[in-house]
Amino acid sequence: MKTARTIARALALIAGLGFATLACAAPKDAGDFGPPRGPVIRAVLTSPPQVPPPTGRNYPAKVIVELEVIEKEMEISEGVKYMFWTFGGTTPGSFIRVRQGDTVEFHLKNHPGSKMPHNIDLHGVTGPGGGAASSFTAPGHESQFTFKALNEGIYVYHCATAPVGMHVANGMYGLILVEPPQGLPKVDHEYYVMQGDFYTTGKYREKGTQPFDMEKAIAEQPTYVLFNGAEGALTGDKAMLAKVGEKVRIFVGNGGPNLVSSFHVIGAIFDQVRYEGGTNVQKNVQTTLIPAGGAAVVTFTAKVPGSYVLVDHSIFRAFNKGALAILKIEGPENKAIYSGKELDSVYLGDRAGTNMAAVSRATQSAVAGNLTQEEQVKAGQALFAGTCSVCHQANGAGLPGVFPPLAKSDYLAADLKRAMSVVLHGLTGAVTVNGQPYNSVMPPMNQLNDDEVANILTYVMNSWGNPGGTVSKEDVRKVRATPPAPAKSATGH
Ligand code: HEC
Ligand SMILES: [Cu+2]
Repeated sequence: MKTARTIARALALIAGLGFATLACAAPKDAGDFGPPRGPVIRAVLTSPPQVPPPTGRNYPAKVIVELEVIEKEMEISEGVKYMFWTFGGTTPGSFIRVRQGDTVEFHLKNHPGSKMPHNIDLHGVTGPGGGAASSFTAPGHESQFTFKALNEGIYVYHCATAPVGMHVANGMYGLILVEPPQGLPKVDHEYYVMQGDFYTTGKYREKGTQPFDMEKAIAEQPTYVLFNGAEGALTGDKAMLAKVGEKVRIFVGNGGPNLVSSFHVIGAIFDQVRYEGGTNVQKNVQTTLIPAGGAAVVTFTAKVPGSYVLVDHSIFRAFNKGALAILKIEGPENKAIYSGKELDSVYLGDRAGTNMAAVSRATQSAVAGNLTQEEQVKAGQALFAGTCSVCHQANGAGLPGVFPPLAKSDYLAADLKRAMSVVLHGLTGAVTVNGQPYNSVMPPMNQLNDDEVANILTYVMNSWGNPGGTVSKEDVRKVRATPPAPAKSATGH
């Protein structure tokens, strides 16, 4: 019975494939931006350093991608734990492989255990926010949008939810390959390596669970610079492997959030680099520059056995911040080539569309000492959009059980100083707002200056039936200088 069913299924599959091949006898390299053809395909996603197999198609199809956001604690260095925010459970996130012309139906799921909303901006998408505008997803929800992969290349994707830098710094980035119509030339090994910079309150290799440090991130002073999200992710028995004579292709991305990578393999010369992930090929390259939010494809042939070290050639990062990976090449010596020992990396988000004129007008009036409440409200409205609205929603209503309301919030009305503190220092743990319990995390919004916080809260207090009043930047300055008791702070200081 079972065998018969399996055979029947196999036959159906073969028939399907045959049909696809016949129906799609388009010229090989024409690309095809018409409607998708053949059966619907579920994309194979892989964890780093693995790369999904070639699509093997010479026609555009409809491809379904399902990616789940999972927030989870993982080891960033030996004995050092960090709360990563991931696409697919790993940093970098799952590798996605499609073909130029494909119609991609993208599903972004946010695990119910998540504390934060997330979205995705894929650099390979043509459309507002690269998908970010359509994929904002609260914990326990799923979003869907569809795009056509118009341009071939290797593209970074990343979370673009405010504060964007924090989501990226927590590991929310990965790569999507859009294969050219004719596919990529055959190689023996394909690997997925992605650099990122990380900011912990503790020092490099300081043991224990390390919280994210917003101040170090703003100062662009990382504690760790890493390939594939952890020190040792690609060393020892996790090293990448190849044999003498084999061709190796590495898709190298840089998630940032801040640093540019000077990517180099010690003792190897890249035969070819598709720099900036584009179509041009540069040959015979020693070190290739990979911008934050950029990627490249490097290929070379393994010629001499040994352990080859991948580094960011801004070399302190390699030896003092973790930016090292190993490619182990096995096989016979080639003394003619090498004798042996003669001696042994300002996203604007939805603020981009907002008119910020009200903000600068309010700032100028504040300096001149004649700032009106109306000016504060207008400036605060512009700032609220794209900062607070991401979670508390544009109408201040929040999301039931996830983000408390700011509209008619008794918690807010009861204590304005406390509200300033929430914005500046964040809020974690159980709170009750209008009789409803919330137990989540609001990250500190201390990237906002005193002026901005004063204007936002003045706007909030004068909107949606809230009791009114004004907040001055002096009020904010005082509260900024007095952080609450340690347990209340999301940054741990
Ligand atoms: C990333 C999502 C997120 C963003 C962005 C955010 N908040 Fe919150 N906020 C929360 C969460 C979650 C809580 C509840 C925290 C808890 O359960 O301990 C909260 C609580 C609050 C509270 C206290 C509870 C209430 O409803 O009165 C205030 C006030 C507040 N936020 C104001 C703001 C303001 C103003 C901004 C913009 C500067 C902002 N928040 C941005 C998620 C966010
Ligand atoms: Cu995110």
